[in-house]
Amino acid sequence: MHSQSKFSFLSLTLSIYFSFVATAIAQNLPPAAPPADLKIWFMHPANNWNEALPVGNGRLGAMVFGGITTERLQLNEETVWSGKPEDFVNPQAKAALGPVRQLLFAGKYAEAQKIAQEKMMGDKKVGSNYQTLGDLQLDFSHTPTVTDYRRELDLENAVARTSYVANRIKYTREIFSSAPDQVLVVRLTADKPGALSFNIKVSRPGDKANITATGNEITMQEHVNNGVGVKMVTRIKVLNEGGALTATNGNIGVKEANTVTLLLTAASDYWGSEPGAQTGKQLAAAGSKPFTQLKADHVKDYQNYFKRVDLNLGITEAAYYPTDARIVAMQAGNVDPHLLQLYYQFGRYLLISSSRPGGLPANLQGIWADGLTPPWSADYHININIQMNYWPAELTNLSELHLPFLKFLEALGPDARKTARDMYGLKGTVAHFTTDAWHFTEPYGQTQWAMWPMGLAWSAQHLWEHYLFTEDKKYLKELAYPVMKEAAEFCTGWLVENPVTKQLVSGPSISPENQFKTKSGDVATMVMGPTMDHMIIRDLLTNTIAAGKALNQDAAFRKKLQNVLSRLAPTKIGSDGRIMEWTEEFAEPEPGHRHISHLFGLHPGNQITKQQNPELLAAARKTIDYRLSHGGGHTGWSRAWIINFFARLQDGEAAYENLLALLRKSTLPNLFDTHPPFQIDGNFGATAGITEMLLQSHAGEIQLLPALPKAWQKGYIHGICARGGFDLDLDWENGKLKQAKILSKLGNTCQIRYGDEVISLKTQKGKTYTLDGNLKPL
Ligand code: FUC
Repeated sequence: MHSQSKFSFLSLTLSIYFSFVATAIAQNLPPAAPPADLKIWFMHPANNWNEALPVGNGRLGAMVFGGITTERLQLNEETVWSGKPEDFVNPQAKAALGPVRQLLFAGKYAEAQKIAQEKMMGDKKVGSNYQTLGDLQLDFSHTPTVTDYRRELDLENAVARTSYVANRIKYTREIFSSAPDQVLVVRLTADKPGALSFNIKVSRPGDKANITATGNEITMQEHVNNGVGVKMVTRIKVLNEGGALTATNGNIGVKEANTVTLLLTAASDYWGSEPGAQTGKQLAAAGSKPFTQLKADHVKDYQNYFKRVDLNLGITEAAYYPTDARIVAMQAGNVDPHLLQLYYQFGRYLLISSSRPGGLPANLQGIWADGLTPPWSADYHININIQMNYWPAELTNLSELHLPFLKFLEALGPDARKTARDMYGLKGTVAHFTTDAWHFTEPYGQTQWAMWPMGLAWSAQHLWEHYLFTEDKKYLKELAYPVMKEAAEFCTGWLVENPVTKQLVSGPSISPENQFKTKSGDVATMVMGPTMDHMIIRDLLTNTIAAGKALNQDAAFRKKLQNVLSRLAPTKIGSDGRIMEWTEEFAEPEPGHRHISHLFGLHPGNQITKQQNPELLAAARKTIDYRLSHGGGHTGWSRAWIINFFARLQDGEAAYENLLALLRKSTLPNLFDTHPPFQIDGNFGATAGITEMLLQSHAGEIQLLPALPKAWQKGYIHGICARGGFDLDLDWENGKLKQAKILSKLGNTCQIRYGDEVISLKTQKGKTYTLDGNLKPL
């Protein structure tokens, strides 16, 4: 009965799919794909950007459309930003701070907000956007009628491929972005000599780019945004085997070639180098390597990251079908564990492809953004989004890829120091809700999201987390601790005593982007003492003390932090049993709000655990249930956060339900997360969440399979990481742990938990320990 209903779901949804690929079906295309492939694939070209497939080497990326007579590659380079560094602290802010605090303590929220809006928000005059690099367009002269069409992104090799048969000739395009050679490679082949005739063209929205073609090279240059932004250069080299090339009007025509390789390099002056020379050098070096070598080097480099983790959740017949059909089928209730596995590995693929050491961090869209003004400028929102991007970095064995974010936090320093001083008269560093490639840290816009000085303090958690997984003391001393210390220093100056409770509170501040109703019925946002701020500050100060201890420095400062911690307002439970979001129990105009900020202590923090405070854990559960029962989880990232919350609550079923909801409601055909629109944080957040369902190590012990749902009866995850320097391989069967292999990278002693079983394991560096399902050594 059960399997029959599964089958009818699948047939129903496939029939929906088949109706929109009717043309392909009419041509007798086989739907079959090898079932265990980690491929996102389609039987039709992308109809829009959300169906195109992303490739990237950390900084240079493309969205591949796979068109038949026109191929479009929408290009990105991570430093293509408009705008420039700017100071815009409101000069009246310092004087307004005291009066705003007094008004808030007196419950005069509307008055306080009015002053803060006028006197504390900055006036950001220069717009800044992460922008497209441009488009590469290939126009083919063959017939538009083709058979055997297939377009795929192969996650095992990081190669996008399009193939089809036209006039009995099989055409194939392979596209990848190589990190070792810093070049985007497009390889075109046909199974008949002389069959490749097409035109190559580049363009950029606004038509301001200077585009020239000579010999076998096209160059595109622009000082973006009419000179307010980076200067960028793109170069394309066309390497043909057979046939001939003609360069005219910035285009290159290819006539009757056997095989063509396009090499594309791009750079800007963002990091201080001259992009013309840099791209020229890169192109010359890549051009001297044969295609097979370029590809082999790319695959090797990529797999060095990708192959570290292997997940298996089982497989059903759905795995034979194209990805868009599988999403439709899942929406209709079909069970497809392999799609979850694909989604998981896609999250890791995206981090490997958008965040490499030495570059900028993954922004709201990773590195993939179309147009000149993408949503939210595709910037660095630091009131959840960019942090979420990096939640999977350590857990899924991609620790090095965390570094762009960590270095970025250091780079915020000079502006963050200025903002602390000029806006609040304080020492240390502060950043607000968002920033950009130019590192601004001042607040601007509405107080509802901007009056929140915790962006850097939250981000600093990542500096400490990287240390917990690696115990790299040099890194701690040189990069992490100095940034943490300055952020902590700001917090100690920022907190003030609540005149009634005598506790230290943060304010004026908000609970990110949420609002409340005052007793007089006004809707307000700012308070003294939003819960999230205190959770963040507690986290930061505790971590800074631990870091100072590990480095054996700053004893007096540590004492000061300890003293502040002892006076910090605690997390409170309200009369309805939920964690209080503000100091008072206000009515909520939007009870299903997407930010669930006051659960920071549950995740990504570690202040709410079963071990420490089960009463807060129960209150956290009520808080999520209440949000969800009022329509919560409606943005992709919010849903992804909820998966992590339920994993931490060790409720595998609820975590799984929310994972399914993410796939069903907030996932685009190419598996990108949608807010809507596309925002990459949900991809990363869910990848972290799936890992948290299978392994946790935030509460002083390594807990195996803490939230395994019933749907995953048999499977394994190999290569995920725990704090203290451990790599774990976990295998389970009949819903129970079968075997755990623990590689100790640092030789630490750890406590391992599976259900109620707990053991202590002394380890030696480099050794692997194998335990059975009862945690007995094997
Ligand atoms: C935060 C969220 C929004 C959006 C934006 C980019 O401010 O509240 O939902 O994700 O970032």
